[in-house]
Amino acid sequence: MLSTVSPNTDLASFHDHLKKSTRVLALLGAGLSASSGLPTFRGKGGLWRTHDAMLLATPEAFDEDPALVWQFYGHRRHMSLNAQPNPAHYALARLAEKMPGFQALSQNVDGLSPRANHPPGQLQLLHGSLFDVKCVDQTKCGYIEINYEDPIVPALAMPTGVDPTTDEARDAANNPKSHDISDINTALPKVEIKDLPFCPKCSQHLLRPGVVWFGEALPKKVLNNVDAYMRDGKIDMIMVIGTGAKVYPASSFIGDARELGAKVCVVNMDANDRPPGGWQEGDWFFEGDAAELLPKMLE
Ligand code: BV8
Repeated sequence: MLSTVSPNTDLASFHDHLKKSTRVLALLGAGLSASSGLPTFRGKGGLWRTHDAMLLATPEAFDEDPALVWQFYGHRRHMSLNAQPNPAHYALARLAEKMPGFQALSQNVDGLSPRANHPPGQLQLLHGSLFDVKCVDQTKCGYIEINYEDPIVPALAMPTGVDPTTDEARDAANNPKSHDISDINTALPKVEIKDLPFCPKCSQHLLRPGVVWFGEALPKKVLNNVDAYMRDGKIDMIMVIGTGAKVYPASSFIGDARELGAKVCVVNMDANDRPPGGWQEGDWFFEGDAAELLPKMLE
């Protein structure tokens, strides 16, 4: 049963509360980077819309077709490196500098918050980063590196300007006869496993993107940091910015913060994206582009 409470949209009351706050969380999602030109996951044109998330963002998918998964991530590395942090990334980084008790919990792997000089001790990358690259064997080998090479290996050079991992591009690659010439231009170039990045330490295994795939646990260190923050006492507010809050356990931090006294403030383009469990008394909702709204909200 959806709650009948409707959220507060009054900016002055939000400013009042923020001024009196010392411990604030922000759960960040793909909508934060939308204005930087990076596609979201579920919104229109979202990444998962044109690609089957479960097909591409799981360890099983990587075992099954590492070349395809690397093409997907190579493309996202390329897009993210060519994107710029937007005013929302900078506004959050400035808030962190002013408020030692502020922590950003980012689901994003695009590297834009770190590039906005968000203080690293106040930014938890819940789902890792496109630019961490690690040996698939993290038990015996354990090799990990930070890598901004684009392309990461020559075989993963992207045909410029197209997203080669859409279904039609993949289909065109597999059945060139059945597609007209324009499709074939966006066809997925076939990549051999031998041309993918291999671990320089053990040289036996492939390297993989250092992101958290579905079915994988979030980084222990990050979870410990979030737990420690939650144990440190009451929380004044959790801001939920540009996220459908559908992915677990990230979405569960909203309820955890509420239990510690936090008010919830949602910033989203879509009025239907409310917090898990619906609106509660004292929640705020600011509808619109995070890149427009956050500089005003956090000034
Ligand atoms: C785990 C990295 C256990 C990879 C990502 C059923 C119920 C509950 C949970 C589950 C379940 N079935 C399976 C699960 C678990 C699963 C899960 O939650 N699945 C979902 C689909 C239900 N979770 C996991 O598997 C997690 N691990 O549970 O492990 C475990 C424990 C111990 C040991 C072993 C295992 C791992 C989840 C992490 C997956 N990895 N990313 C990659 O990026 O490729 S998740 C991926 O989705 C991204 O990180 C992304 O950030 C995240 C969430 O999406 P959003 O950020 O919310 O983006 P979305 O497009 O959905 O929404 C954008 C929003 O922005 C919209 O609301 C839109 O309106 C708004 N917007 C758009 N433009 C703007 C805007 N707002 C403001 N301004 C704008 N301009």
